[in-house]
Amino acid sequence: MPAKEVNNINSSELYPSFLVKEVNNNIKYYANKYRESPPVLREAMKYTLTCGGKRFRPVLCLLTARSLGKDYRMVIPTACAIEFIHTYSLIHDDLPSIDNDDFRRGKPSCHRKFGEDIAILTGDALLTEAFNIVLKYQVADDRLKIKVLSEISDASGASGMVAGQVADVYYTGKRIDKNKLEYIHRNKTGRLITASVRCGAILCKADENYLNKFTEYSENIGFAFQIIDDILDIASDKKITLGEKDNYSGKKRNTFPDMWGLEKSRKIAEEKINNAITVIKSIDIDYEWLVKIAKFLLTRKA
Ligand code: GRG
Repeated sequence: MPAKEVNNINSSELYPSFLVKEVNNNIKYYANKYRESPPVLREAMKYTLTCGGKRFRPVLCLLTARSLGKDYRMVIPTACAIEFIHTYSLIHDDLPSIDNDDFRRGKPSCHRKFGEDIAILTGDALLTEAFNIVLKYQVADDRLKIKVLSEISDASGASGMVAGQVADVYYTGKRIDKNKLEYIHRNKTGRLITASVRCGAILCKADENYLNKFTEYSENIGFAFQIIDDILDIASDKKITLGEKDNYSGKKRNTFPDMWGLEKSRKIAEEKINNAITVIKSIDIDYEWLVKIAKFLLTRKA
């Protein structure tokens, strides 16, 4: 049964638009830095970095710092670096050999606009430059910077996001059990969301107990994020219906609604959000926005 916390959600202002603006301005600033790069690469990086998106991961990083009573601006470079990695993952995910998506955020996907070769290389550049942004612009002790770089590389590498994506590709069209499905999504989607929160906390020198609570919070919202994403895919004009083939690969992708049905999937997402809210309220921080953004996931339409 859904707990009280997620009933009767008022969806107005559950998402911090003031931080989205901040992230957008800073992403634009970094996107304009590649004056020495070949013009087509510069253009493709700028196009993909600035063509919309919720900025969910960097906003979470900023909110975590804010919840600890710090000036959220101190974590902006790391927050933007994580958005660079997210953007690379979307470019590569859209490629003909993976999801073959012509559109991303309502605009032609990177390979549709610039060609497949440039799209691959744009993703490569964004991934690499993410680390450069932390190295060059994040103000913190070397020890903390190394911790942040380690969080981001673990979350996005061969035991994180790429692992989840490989498992997703490998098992597309095959029947899998609950554990495999959870493995895919914990890594493909969850790890970078968790890294966003943890990096915010690490840069603010949160102690181990707080870091564990932030981790639990973010793992729960990461899980809910993916379930809701699957539910939205079914409702969207991608026209992926339960039990049918996905439009793009011609094979059936594994989703939570396929495994549990729509209603149960939604209930599980609600439970995860409730868990996240309970855990984040158990520490002595200014948790208001972290609670709101968790609730936002249940109301989001894109
Ligand atoms: C290609 C290495 C590699 C990884 C790809 C992130 C990912 C892994 C694939 C994206 C495909 C996808 C739709 C995954 C579901 C969850 C997800 C990450 C959705 C998109 O993220 P949002 O909703 O997008 O935060 P915006 O546009 O708001 O930034």
